[in-house]
Amino acid sequence: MRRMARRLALSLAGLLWIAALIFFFLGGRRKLEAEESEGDPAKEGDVDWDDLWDQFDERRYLNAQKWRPGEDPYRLYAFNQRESERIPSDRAIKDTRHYRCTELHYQSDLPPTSVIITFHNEARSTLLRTIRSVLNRTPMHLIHEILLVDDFSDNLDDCRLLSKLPKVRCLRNEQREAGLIRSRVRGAGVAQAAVLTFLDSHCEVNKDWLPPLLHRIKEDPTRVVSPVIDIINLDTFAYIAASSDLRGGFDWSLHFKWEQLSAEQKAKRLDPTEPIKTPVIAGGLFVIEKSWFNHLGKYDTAMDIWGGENFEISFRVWMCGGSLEIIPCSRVGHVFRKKHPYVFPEGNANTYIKNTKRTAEVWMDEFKNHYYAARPAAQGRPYGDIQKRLSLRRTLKCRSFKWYLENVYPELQIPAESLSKSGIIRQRQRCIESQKTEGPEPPSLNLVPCSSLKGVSPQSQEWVYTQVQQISQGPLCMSVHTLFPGTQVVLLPCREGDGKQRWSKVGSHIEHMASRFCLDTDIIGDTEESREIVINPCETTAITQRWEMVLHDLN
Ligand SMILES: [Mn+2]
Repeated sequence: MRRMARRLALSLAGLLWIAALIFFFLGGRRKLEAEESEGDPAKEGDVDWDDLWDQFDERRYLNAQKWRPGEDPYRLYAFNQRESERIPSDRAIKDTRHYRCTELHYQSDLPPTSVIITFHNEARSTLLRTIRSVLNRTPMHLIHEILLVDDFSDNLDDCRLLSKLPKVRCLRNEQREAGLIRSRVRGAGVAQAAVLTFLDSHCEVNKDWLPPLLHRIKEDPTRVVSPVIDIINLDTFAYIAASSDLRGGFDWSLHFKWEQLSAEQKAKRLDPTEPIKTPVIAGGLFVIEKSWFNHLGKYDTAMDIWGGENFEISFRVWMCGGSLEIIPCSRVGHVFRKKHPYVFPEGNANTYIKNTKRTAEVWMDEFKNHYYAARPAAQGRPYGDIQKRLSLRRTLKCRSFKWYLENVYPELQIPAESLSKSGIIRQRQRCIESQKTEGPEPPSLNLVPCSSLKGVSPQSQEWVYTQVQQISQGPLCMSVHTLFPGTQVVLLPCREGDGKQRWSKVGSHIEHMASRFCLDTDIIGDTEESREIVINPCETTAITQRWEMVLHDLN
């Protein structure tokens, strides 16, 4: 009996000892963490974390702007607002990294970062989840601050109330002119840490997302790095792993697309944790050293709102001495939407054209012609003054776009056919002109005396000869309804691949591809003043079939 009691006493003592050890260990760690966050210039100082959470009344914040039964849950944000509100702000998500990532260790003395989140009328639930995921899944000493830049949202409490959260600061633009690009520049200007982390306002960062990014920047500050962007489903808010064998690419119209790594590139990748060099970044989420961001010229702040800025910064980083990488061991989820929930002051498409046109004019050298050929609507569009950006490029002694294509993105096919050109189409002293008609009819075509003011032809006599052999003016192309001799040539909406719209210059003739007839003119009524444009069987001797196309490269 006594022996039993002694054994019991001994094991109890042992248990107590272990408990004491655990208590001491945990307590010590907590102290350490507290020390780490001390001396933090961000506002909270040594205020306890939990107290800060307590100061923020989450339910009240969310309830004030809630979806109401009967409303379309997609109306405001183009994603399912009701579902987003049903999901807790600190929900657990699947760790989507390759298992080998979990075995990697990073130095503890990585540089802390300022997280910059810009938004305009973001749903409170998604914005809050973005911030909470950062606070919950990042070692606190690596977050210097979270800067929210509210681009003039309707409700100023969206941002203001969030500054009660730990590390969070709120900046608000006093009018809606800034857009994402200028808001980010504003945030970067205020940021106090040496590294900037740009995040979108409807994200959820995943486990250990930040150290792998900071690690690459610490090794080489000219790197600009982004995580693999996982997908948060816009209907269900399910968190779905994205492929980590993707990189950013584009076509000549400067349309961004995710591209599979080629078989060759995949074969070279023995280690799935290795960074992936990418020709362009998607633009929403990336990390860059602040002095490098400033040195490279931040952003082109003459661009409007959103769109195309990711090409500009991508070309600039590569051509001016840096590099772009996707880090497979860093994962951040993002709600991908099918459309934009808000209106652009100049219209969505116009803004995109202006921004990409500025990019093409500053960075793409002679290759900009391929951009214009692929995006004819950009021709003749105003795009503002680019002198400052051109001189930035000179000062930084950046490489050519040819270098970029050869070294960074050799996979991009350069169109083989001749480039689009524009100019007048002349028969002796007369030019083909489009003339507006009454009503909804498309303009008619006539041969009239060429007119030019100081060497500049009027728009109505200016034609584009495209890579696919169309003769176009804006969205309209020279075409015919039937293939009979004497058929009038008319302007119809351009349709790629329509043989009735293809023309080829053969000697002094302009041959119509579908009919093998030649472009010709015919007298209207009995006046010689103006002639209509027709097709007729080709005749070498007919003066009315002799044409000169006075074309120059597009800009
Ligand atoms: Mn987004």
